[in-house]
Amino acid sequence: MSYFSQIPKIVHEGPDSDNPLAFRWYDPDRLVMGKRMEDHLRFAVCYWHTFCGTGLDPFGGDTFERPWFGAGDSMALARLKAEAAFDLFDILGQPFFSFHDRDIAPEGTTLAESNANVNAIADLFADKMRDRPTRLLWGTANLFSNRRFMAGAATNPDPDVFAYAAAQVKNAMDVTHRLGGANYVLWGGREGYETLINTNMGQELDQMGRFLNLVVEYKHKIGFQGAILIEPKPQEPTKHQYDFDVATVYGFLQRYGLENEVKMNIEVGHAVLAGHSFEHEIETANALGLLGSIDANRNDYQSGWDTDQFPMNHPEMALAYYFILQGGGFTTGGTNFDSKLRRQSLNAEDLVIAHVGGMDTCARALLAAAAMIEEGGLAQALEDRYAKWQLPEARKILGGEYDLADIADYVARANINPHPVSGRQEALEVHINRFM
Ligand code: XUL
Ligand code: CO
Repeated sequence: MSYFSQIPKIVHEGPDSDNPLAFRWYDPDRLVMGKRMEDHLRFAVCYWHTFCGTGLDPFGGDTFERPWFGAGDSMALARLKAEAAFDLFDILGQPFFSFHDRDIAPEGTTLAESNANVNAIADLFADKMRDRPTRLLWGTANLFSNRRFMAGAATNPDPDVFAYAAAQVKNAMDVTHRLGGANYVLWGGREGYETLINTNMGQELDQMGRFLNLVVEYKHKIGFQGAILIEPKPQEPTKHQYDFDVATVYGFLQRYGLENEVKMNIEVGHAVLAGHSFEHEIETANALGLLGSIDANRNDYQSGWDTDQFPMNHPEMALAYYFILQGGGFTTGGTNFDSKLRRQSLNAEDLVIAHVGGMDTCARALLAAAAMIEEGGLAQALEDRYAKWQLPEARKILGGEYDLADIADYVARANINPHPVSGRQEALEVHINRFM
């Protein structure tokens, strides 16, 4: 019997519904700016929190009881987990999922055995995907849980660990490619340091640059069409992670010649940990041409760590989707729920309601963002604010025709004496509140 057998397929009932097992805003076929809502949002269930999460915290062990947890034939349990996973994808009508290699199959005693386990579950996925619309948003390798990676994977002082990680990534990329993955993600799980007194930072950055180049070379070698995405995060698990935020990663990509090969997977909670807003990270990626995909969640604003809660606050997501739409929307990317249940949310129903609520939050946010774009007031205000840069002298300044002395002459000649104008922040805040 399915773990989710008590739960019906979720359907759209509209904003007036009080049924927590129905969508109020998410309506896959509804056209938003000429495109189906499902194709804008491209939702994905993440395997690790949703099927592997145990409710554990630093002060206590597992609270969740899933039929695929516990002792026994670990591959049989992995198959049971996969069955439950596809049942949930069907119930939610989620178009995509995402996984780490170690989420889907148990680690063996050798890498060859671990790869065989991963490949066997991937075969099961391929079977399930044959008669379903479900697709893979991205795959990735877990290079942070096993103790061999405690000092990093690509950035480990031991080249054997680098090589082991590279071999593990090769298999994860092969599996992602075989399942038609739209992207391959690298989150620098333990690529950082605990203390500088035992760390050669320059050496570690060179190692990380080589590792990423190996990944990009292999992508082209096997003809993988998806995007390679880096997921920035400033700290946790290490005290300082090298992929701190979008801007830092951009500098790294440029240094190692990868700025045209790699894009970003931006996570809400990671942006918050970096001292940014989520929309700051999205707009930075837009400005640099690097927007790939998002990990949707939210952090608790008091706790200071990565709480990975389901997104439930639509104004918070609306500005994010506004900037995503302004940047042209997702191509290979999507909205991956890197979100986990709270420790006391024990039931199958909690898991479903969390996803339904997250999907509705994002759908409502997308509608608000699209309405803001269609109304155009915000874009007009921006255009007006920068309009003087279109004037001939301003174009000469920006275009490099004037050097510093020329600009000084121009200021004297034209008797330039700037008069400040209002930035209209409150007026614009009031304006966008109309759409929330
Ligand atoms: C960790 C995190 C990861 C990545 C995939 O904070 O977000 O789950 O999304 O490795
Ligand atoms: Co993430």
